[in-house]
Amino acid sequence: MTNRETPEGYVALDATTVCGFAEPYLPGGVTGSEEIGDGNVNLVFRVRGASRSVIVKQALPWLRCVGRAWPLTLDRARIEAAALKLQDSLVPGSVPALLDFDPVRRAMVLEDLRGHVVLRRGMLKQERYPTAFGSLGAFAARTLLGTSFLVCPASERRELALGFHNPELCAITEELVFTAPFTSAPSNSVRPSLEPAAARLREDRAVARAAAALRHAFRTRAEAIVHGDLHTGSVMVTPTDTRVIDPEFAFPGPMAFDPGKLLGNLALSYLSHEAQGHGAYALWVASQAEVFWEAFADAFRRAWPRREPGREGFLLGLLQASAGYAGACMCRRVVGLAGVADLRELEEGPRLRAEEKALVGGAALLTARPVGSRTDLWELAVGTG
Ligand code: SR1
Ligand code: MG
Repeated sequence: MTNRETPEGYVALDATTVCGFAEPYLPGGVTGSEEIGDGNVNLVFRVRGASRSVIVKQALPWLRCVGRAWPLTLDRARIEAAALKLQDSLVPGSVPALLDFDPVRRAMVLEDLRGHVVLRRGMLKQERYPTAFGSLGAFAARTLLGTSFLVCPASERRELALGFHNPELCAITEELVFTAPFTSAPSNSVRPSLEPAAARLREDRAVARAAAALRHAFRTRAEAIVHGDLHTGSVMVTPTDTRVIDPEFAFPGPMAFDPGKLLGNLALSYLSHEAQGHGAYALWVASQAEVFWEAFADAFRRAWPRREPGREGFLLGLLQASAGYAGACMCRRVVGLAGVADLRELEEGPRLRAEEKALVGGAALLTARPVGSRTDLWELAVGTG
């Protein structure tokens, strides 16, 4: 069976049929269900029982936010389940518990993180999460280093490379992050007021060259098993707990992609709050970029093999590569398919100010000389240099 074929017995669940599917995990019977997914890719249900609830997440044979016009491999559900297991083994308790995976329905049964909220949603409301970004830095460092050639034995890496072969989801990233935003792709979405800034981005040859080089690195640098979509919408939090979700984009890729994506999304949050006049909250967001990178560097240093030389140079190289990925991620969320609520939910005036600055910051990160520190990266991203 190729990755594109639907397995015999596969049917898309709905709010009724998911109850029967989830019954074995809800002792005492099912009391109700609802579809709660607001992501771009899959179906997500909450199924309630007498004493607890579970989440059922199912892959559809197409991309949820586009529909049947964009067919997509169901194999992503297997990859997501495998990634959750791998991440939990490397950083216990950092992801929702995987209770089961049904390979026919391509559906996972997951712990329901009822008291948690999606980090992006909380940040839109100016909520502060004192432990989130430290945990995310440690999560990124330990999952990346733990699956890299520096720590992971060659035989295991071969297995990981085979198990996380994820060409279709990588193709989405190649198109939506590294290609479309820098061309006039039909999938882009640009309001007339933003068109002059979007045109400047499209016409910038240095930006186009930098994005193409990153796309090449993304395709070819199989350094570690990356999460592949580590933005603030892929994290659920309480003030004291952080869980990373949605690793269906996981694949053997460049280590800097994860920290780059997270830092780019933090910069978008900063620009959004700055444009709305939320100065104090914007400063908190800026401080969390620092917390994230310091926690990343700290966990990275601890996990680095003792006898291996070159640790600090490697870390600096990761920061420099992260800057480029952050820049591409900023641009794609402004002009591409699948924008972020941080920008799309603003009124026109602040939205335009934030989006124009995001394109300038994204282009600066893509084209600047290698950054020398995390402060350099942040100043380029948000224009405070
Ligand atoms: C079309 S899928 C759009 C985006 O959703 C996910 O969060 C990934 O970032 C993907 O690029
Ligand atoms: Mg997602």
